[in-house]
Amino acid sequence: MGQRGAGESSSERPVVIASNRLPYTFSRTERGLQRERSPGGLVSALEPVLRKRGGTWVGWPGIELSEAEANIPPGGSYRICALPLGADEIDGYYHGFSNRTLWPLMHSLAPRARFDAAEFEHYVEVNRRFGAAAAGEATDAGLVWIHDYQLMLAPVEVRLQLPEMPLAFFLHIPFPPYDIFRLLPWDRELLRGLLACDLIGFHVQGYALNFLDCVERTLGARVHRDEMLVEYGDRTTRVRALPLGIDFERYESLARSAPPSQAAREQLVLGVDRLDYTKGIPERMLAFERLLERYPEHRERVVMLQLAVPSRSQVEEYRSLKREIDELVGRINGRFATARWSPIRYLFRSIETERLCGLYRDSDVALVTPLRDGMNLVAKEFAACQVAEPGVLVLSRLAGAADTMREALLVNPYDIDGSAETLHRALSMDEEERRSRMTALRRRERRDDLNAWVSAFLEAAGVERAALAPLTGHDFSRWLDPFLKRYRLALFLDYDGTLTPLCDHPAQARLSPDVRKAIAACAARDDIDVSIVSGRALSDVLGMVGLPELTFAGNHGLEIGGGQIPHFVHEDLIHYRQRAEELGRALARCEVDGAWVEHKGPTLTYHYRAVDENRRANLIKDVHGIVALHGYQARDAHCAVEARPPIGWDKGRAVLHILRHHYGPAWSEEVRVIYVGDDQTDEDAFRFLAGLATTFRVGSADTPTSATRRLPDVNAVAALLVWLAQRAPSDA
Ligand code: ADQ
Repeated sequence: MGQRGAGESSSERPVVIASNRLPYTFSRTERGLQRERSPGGLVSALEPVLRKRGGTWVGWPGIELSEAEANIPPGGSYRICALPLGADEIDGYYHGFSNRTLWPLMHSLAPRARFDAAEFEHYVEVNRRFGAAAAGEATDAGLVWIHDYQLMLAPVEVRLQLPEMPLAFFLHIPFPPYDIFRLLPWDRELLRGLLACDLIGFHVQGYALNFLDCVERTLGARVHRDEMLVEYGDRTTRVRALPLGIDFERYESLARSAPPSQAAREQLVLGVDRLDYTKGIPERMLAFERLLERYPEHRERVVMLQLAVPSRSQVEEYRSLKREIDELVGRINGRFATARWSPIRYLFRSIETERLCGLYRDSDVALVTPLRDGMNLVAKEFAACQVAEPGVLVLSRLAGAADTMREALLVNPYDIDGSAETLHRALSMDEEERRSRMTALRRRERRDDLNAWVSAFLEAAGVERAALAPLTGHDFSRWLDPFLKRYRLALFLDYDGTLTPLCDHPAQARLSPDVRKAIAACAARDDIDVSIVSGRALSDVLGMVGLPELTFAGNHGLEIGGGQIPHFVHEDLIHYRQRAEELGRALARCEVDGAWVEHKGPTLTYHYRAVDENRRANLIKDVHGIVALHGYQARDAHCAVEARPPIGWDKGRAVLHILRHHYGPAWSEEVRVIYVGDDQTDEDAFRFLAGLATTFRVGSADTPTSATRRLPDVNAVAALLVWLAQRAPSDA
């Protein structure tokens, strides 16, 4: 796996970053529009990349901006593309689907998640616009890098517009286990959205493995856990654990310069969080209360300081959490306070970073106990600031940071007694142990800092597009042996795009001798019956395959023949003969610029593969109009529009007809069914057979499918046929 391309490699070309918020916060004051650089560490890490390589940062400015205002360059060598959102979109996409659905669900707090289809629609639309804006900025870019859960569908649009663009994603929050993620009614859509990327980064291995599990079980994608690769249709995605670090040096040096934060009369236990229910603030306070109950010696000797930055206050759950914490602080203080001491101090605001660093430095214990957290940077900042007497980090085992910060004292934040015991241990720990633990923590965080993370991510994104080794018999055995065992197999195969690659003209799509041989070998077995199901006219597809012993369904199943099945023509077709001729004449008017009409008896196909891409949209629209005017149904296929009579018959019905004929009404007890197809018209069969068969969709990962699994290309279909022909016979 080398670097992409020679000469000006993509690792030098511009980068487009997309995140929900821009690296600038905008506000309107009496002095006009004000722009302030966002304080977050991530911004400071990513900006140098943009300054060095050039590019654009795409994001929501947070307030409404005019077009001229939105286009102010940041004064460096990169652009800011501010994407305005309307009030409805902010409600639906941001407060709604992002923060009321995805945020709790991804943190495995499922009962807090609500599922609202209208909010999801906003999410889809805003993501499409983010993707389009990123693609628009990325024509000469070497990488598009999308951030976080608000934009999990944005990769789809980038991929659609720039099929070859290196595309990467980083998720800042956890990826939950399959059993949680599948509660989401749109789980397939989001998984497919992420799989439009070449690289997906997670904080820790556990999230990456959860993701692999989800795409395998939900989408039927092929997953290689050792290589951390996912093959879905014709695309392979690399999945990596890339734990985020902090700007260690900056925190350390601020901690050295910050003035003393308090008179060291009492031991200080510090909590620092956004006010969020995932952070476990009430549980932490209960643990502190339990400590004071069980170990009265800490009374008047320990103070807990909780800092909470206001966050998402439009969402009711955050407002009620604030009330809950206020009450808890009041109750615990009321219970234990003395004339000279109050156990909990609580500040509901943001404080300057230097002051924060002083507090980190002067704290005896940092209590970092989220119920769930993607990483948690507070734990790392605390370690970086331990430049004086070393303190103790008490860390939730449910934070991503716990994966690497092994020398912390780990707690389960739900276990109030256990947390109180651990806090007692932390407050009583001797200096030697504190120093050993903190030295190890600091060494790691200094090495794996923010810059190391950016470099590791860019390196992973710069590696050549991944590819899994071709499918082997072993893969098919794993997928199909348990399904097929001891049953006859009814095998249904589409023709164009499934058995032969798609060609400019249908006449060129000839079956290779090897594939014909493999089909014949399947058909020669006592325990396999093969049917070919095609949109071509029956005689046409029969001629192309040339194995008359098979069963054939032509014209999307309107005509069935061959093999041992009585010839079938749908009875309603009699009413459409003349209309088909009239439609053919009308469509002839659209035979321009290389487009042409294929007459297949009762159905017609308008082919536009040879038409210039930017002329297609108008032609397709005209064709759909003409088809509808003649009382036919138009259906988009690969570079073609299929016109079919509206008689409620499709490939799904045709499959049922064949199954009932061959095996009787109880066919599902007699045989196992496999259907392989690549087209929209095969989706009818996939839907019809859902739960009754194993279905494979061949080709592009970009189209949604109801098939059980995907195969990358015609070669994979050939491998499947060879495997089926050679497997040990069933004893049915
Ligand atoms: P957050 O949920 O925001 O981030 P976290 O990683 O802890 O969580 O970052 C919080 C930041 O806010 C820290 O830098 C902290 O110093 C700062 N902060 C908190 N309270 C403050 C206060 N009162 N005053 C000033 N600053 C304060 C999401 C994920 C995390 C993941 C990060 C980065 O939820 O799991 O670590 O993204 O990927």
